[in-house]
Amino acid sequence: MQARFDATVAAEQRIEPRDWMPEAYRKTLVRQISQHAHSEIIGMQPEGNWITRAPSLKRKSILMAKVQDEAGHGLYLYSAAETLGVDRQDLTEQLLAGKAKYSSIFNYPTPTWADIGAIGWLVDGAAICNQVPLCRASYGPYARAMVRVCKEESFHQRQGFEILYELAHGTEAQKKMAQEAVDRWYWPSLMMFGPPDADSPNSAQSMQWKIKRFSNDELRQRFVDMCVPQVEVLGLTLPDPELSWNPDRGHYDFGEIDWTEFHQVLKGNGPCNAQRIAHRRKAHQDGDWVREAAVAHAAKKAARTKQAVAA
Ligand code: BYC
Repeated sequence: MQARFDATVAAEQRIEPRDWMPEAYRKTLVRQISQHAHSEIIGMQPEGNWITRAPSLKRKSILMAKVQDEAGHGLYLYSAAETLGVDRQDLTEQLLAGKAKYSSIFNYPTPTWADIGAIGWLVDGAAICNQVPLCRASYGPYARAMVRVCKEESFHQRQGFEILYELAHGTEAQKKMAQEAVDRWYWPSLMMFGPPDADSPNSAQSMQWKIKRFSNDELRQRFVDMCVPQVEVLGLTLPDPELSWNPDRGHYDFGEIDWTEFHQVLKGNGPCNAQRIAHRRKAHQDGDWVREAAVAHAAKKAARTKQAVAA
């Protein structure tokens, strides 16, 4: 069975839910897919915060659609995790108990409207860099979910870029607001790719299994290379004085990331960790009646079907 699994992965074919897979492969997928799902769900909060305050009806409806897409991504991903034999309720309970990880980026605040532009451009931009290769992940349900997620993320990234472009070409105050938001989100978005390769305990095995196709540092570099020409079009700057083109490497060199900050955020000490979990817990409690009603409705429907079959 192991040989068959290895051959399937080597031949770039997909592992499907009913196929035999090593226990560690299954566990890695549950870990990554559930963290990814939690990130989408918690990730609705920084932007959801601005739905009522978006500056026009058009901006409100666009933002509402984007946040709704994120809920959808969370749902596909929980479904993909369930194909591995875990229960979505257990995953949700782990998140509510503060035991599950989700992306560090969603523990930062969104004090101005420009932060919504910066999230779209930088956070969704980083998400695309990271997730496009996941469309070729060896596990079928995860790879297929990523195809649709990436299409939607591309749209999100462009709407963020457009918000920043408008602000950067507006009044002096608007341009300043856009620049400050980019300054706030740039470094945390580089941290989204995870620790440096030398400190990434899961990367080597995940790449061997073809879950991950590129290392954390490779994807981070690709993202920096993409941001530099785009920030020029915006008429803004990236907050890194060490950023410079390296003709020998064919890439931009960039400054040192503050990994202490990253580890603090992972430990729960970021600016908004406590607020994000408290908000999620309240939303879950507020939804109790919906879950109860759905169970009652399903039971009624099942009883009716049973009656009809008996008749
Ligand atoms: N934040 O060995 P490593 C979105 C953890 S949402 C927190 O490199 P791996 C969006 C890592 O889990 C999209 N934790 O791990 C939504 C591991 O801990 P455990 C979010 C992080 O898995 C709303 C430890 O550090 N994207 O787009 O090989 C609005 C060692 O790391 C982080 C995904 O979830 C982090 N940044 O690689 C807008 C992508 N980085 O589990 C947008 C899917 C690392 O051993 N995930 N850790 O305790 C992945 O691609 C990979 O899991 C990672 C990490 C590249 C993130």
